[in-house]
Amino acid sequence: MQPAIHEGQLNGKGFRFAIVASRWNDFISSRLVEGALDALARLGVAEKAVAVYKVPGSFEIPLLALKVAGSKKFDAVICLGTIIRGQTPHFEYIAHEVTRGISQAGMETGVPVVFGIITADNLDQAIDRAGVKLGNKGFEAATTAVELVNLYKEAFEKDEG
Ligand code: DLZ
Repeated sequence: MQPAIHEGQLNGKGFRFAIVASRWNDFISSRLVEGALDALARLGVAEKAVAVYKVPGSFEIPLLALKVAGSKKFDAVICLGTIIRGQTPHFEYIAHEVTRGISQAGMETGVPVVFGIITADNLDQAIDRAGVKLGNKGFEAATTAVELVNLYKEAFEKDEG
């Protein structure tokens, strides 16, 4: 048996993307934004088809992601932030709520909302995951977004003919 396999292409031409990024730990988070923009450009997305929204901390990402996804102005939303485990219980609370909220934004709107949040035990680990290109979680999240918009278009919008 050879069933049809549906897989998204890595071609961003004609699609619109929003990045929702947190400023907390900005020396790392801004590298995620750079990585995401680099990936989108490499995959053929036009500069005017990308908008970047900034929030103070990762906890604020889910609601903005929900509103941006619900605006129907974008084909996918890429969420970027850096949560580092500290001496307080904040890490668990924030990481849990951000993860749940980002998932909810996608489920409620039907728009792909991609999780590009670094959750790290320490600063070194976070820096490692915000490296250049392939080692950059922003780059990976944007690549995932491009693949997903192509998959949804191919699987659900094309005429079967
Ligand atoms: C308060 C807080 C803490 C302790 N740690 C982080 C973090 O590691 N990463 C992050 O993005 N944000 C953190 N914040 C800020 C919260 O996300 C939020 O901005 C504030 O609690 C205000 O709602």
